[in-house]
Amino acid sequence: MQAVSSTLSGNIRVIVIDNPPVNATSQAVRAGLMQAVEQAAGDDDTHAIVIACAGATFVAGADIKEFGKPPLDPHLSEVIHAIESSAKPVVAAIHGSALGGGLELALGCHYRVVDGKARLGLPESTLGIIPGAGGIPRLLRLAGVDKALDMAAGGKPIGAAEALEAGVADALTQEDVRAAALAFAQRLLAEGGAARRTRELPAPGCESQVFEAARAKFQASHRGQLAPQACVDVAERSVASGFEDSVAYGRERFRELVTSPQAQALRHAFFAERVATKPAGLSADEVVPIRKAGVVGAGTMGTGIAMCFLNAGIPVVLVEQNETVLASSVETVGKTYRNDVAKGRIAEAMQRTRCDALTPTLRYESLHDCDIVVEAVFEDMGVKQQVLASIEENLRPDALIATNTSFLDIDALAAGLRRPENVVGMHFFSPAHIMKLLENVRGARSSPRALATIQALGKRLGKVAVMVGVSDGFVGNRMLARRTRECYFMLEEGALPEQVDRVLCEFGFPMGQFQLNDLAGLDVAWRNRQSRLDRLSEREVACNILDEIVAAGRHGQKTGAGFYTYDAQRKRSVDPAISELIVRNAERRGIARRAISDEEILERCLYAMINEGALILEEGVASRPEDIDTIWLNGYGFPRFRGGPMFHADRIGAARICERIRHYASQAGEQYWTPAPLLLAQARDGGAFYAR
Ligand code: 3H9
Repeated sequence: MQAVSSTLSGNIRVIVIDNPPVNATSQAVRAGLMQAVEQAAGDDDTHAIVIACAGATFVAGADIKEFGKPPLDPHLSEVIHAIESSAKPVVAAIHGSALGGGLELALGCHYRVVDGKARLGLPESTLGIIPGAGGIPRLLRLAGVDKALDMAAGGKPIGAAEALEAGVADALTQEDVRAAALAFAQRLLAEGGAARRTRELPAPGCESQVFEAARAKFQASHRGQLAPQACVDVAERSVASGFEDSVAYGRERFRELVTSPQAQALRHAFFAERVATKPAGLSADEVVPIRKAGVVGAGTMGTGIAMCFLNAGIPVVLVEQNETVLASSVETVGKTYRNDVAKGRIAEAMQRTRCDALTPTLRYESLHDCDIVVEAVFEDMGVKQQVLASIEENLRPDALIATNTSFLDIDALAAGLRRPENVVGMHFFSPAHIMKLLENVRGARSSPRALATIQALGKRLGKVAVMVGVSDGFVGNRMLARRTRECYFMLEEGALPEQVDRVLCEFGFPMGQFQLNDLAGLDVAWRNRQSRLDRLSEREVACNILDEIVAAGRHGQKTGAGFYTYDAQRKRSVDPAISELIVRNAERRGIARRAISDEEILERCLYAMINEGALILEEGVASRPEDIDTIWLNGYGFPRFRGGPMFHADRIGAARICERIRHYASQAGEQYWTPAPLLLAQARDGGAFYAR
């Protein structure tokens, strides 16, 4: 199969890129395009050119797999320059996604016809790089500096209608885009239209304050990241100097960034997510269709889960035993969709469709025709077992049952049921209709049919679904529990919440441990602690700062006070009363507080997690390090530009991590710090979680 082919349709040459899966501009595509354009230039029968793509999408970017390897000629910017230089008009026919190098290629064409569902964007900064083939200087000539910066530095793609309005597209079609582009080219020829080169358009004038403001804006929204700032630099240069100079400058900055640690980590994150969402050994043939879903329990989680299904166009039967709770859940669903309409996120008709697809009921019998039922009731083994039995009793024998537990053993939950092979875990994260992460849990007896179906369902719900094994807290919460324990120990030893949180935020987390606790509710954390007191060590039981804060009626953000105090706008401030409480707590318990360095805080937070991650891998609870990284990137705010905890661990090196774990063991005891055998083996053999 040729990556690029070209045929004549009347007097228009149609060049087609065919490089599955996403028509990335690999070397074969670049060389093929160069040749096809040269051929078209020398061919008297060709009066205009259409560049289109086979398959599901236009060009979705440069081939990311080629990054970091020696560059192969021709460079994409040379190909684009040749296309733009064509004396014959060139029209891009865009369907699917025109992203990164794909949009740069389209911007080098003289005209762009877009399918109504197409998306256009310069997402390079999400990969730690910048558009390297003239994307920014061309885009700002068509759409202005603000739009170009939003798309490049912000990494946000736009839809077809917005592209048309912004002047990035010249025509929009709901019909076949290639046919529409051909018709566009014919009309152009008939009207005597000629080549129109974006590079020849004047750059918009722009004050330097605009770029300063943009730098500050992207500094705040993309804290610690280099690429968005580099996009602003290129935009400023594009306005200040000539086109060729700004393209050359962009290429230089691209080259500098592409090998940077941030770009490597972001590329890792991109591919890790694609590995993690495809668990080994599951067959697409086993997937059963989900036409209708049930949700049992209409609290916050149940309501959110119901909306996940409704958003994906799957009707929901929502069962709840308490009439008031049920009514309030229905009200929340209605309010959420009304708000979506008000914000222009969905049309009014869609709001009605979604609300009509919800059947609230007090009766389990209504679940009889559901293909899957997710239980989201109180986190208690006895309660959940009872509920699962009631669900099974009312369900078709082939229907699946999922439990949305955060830490209960799903094998124990399934044990009393008649068909444990139909039982799986689906661990949603709150708010369920917003959070991307879904931990799908395989029980010891879950059937391949059930597992394949929930993985496919996760994708349909728009989630990043990762398959994990049964374990206390599965993957994410189990690792978080280790970090949390260290954070509380550090409070009694000498740190304060604001110091711990600052260190975690400086590392790149969107919020620190205690800010997170305040957001989730300290009463929730306290109840969780009470339910597992019998499993805690003596030191953990004695470390009762949380108990004292909750006893003071401080339940976190929702009560205006927790580790911090919050005003009516939920703006946080440090509360001296909490510092005093922590210091007094230590005094009473005879602990001599000491200054704890930022470095120690970061090490203890990270190494506690990494060590647990290594145990999780050894036990097979996660199958691959990519699974752990994907969970932490999508559910816990691990900074994407650091690749995830296991990728970051490789950066530090197992030898160093083991050495520091031993150091902390010498202070706190091996009960809290014992290097995982996998880390020890890596330290001994020079190994790593990822092949180098
Ligand atoms: C760039 O363009 C730099 C330029 O400025 C040039 C400078 C000189 N390369 O996501 P999916 C693979 S940077 C290689 O599951 P979807 C992906 O790994 C690039 N491979 O599908 C997967 O493989 P597998 C800027 C790529 O339908 C398969 O394709 N562009 C690339 O859910 C399917 O992917 C971007 O950042 C690539 N560029 O979503 C766009 N893209 O099956 C990145 C995908 O083996 N791509 N693959 O796991 C996307 O956002 C999504 O893939 C897309 C499709 C929306 C296109």
